[in-house]
Amino acid sequence: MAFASGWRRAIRGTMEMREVATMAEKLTGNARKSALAKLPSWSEVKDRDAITRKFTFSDFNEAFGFMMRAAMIAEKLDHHPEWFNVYNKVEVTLATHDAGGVTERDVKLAQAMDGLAKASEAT
Ligand code: H2B
Repeated sequence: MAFASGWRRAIRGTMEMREVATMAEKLTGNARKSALAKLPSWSEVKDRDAITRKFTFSDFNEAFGFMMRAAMIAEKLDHHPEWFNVYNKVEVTLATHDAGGVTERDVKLAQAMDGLAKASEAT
């Protein structure tokens, strides 16, 4: 039960952050630097303004459960990931297509995914 409440809390927390839907300016300079500092598990994509993280779960069920929960958050935020799943691994790339780069929306979705992953004991 403690397990389920972890990701439920993560989803609820993100629902309360819907105001980020208005923050779609490409992050540059110090704003970008401090935003990325909040995401130590993410790295910058080479040759493209985007961020990426690879998640490893215990099995496919955990990986797909994460994707389902992340998809519900993404839909609420109207901000969608690029992702690729093989068995227990999920590779995520985040960028704001409308802005042509990383924005606060990507940061919020990345943080939500980090929260879900933690609740699922992903690495
Ligand atoms: N997701 C991402 N990652 N970037 C966008 O620019 C984007 C999106 N735009 N989801 C949204 C949907 C837009 O196409 C709709 C019409 O709001």
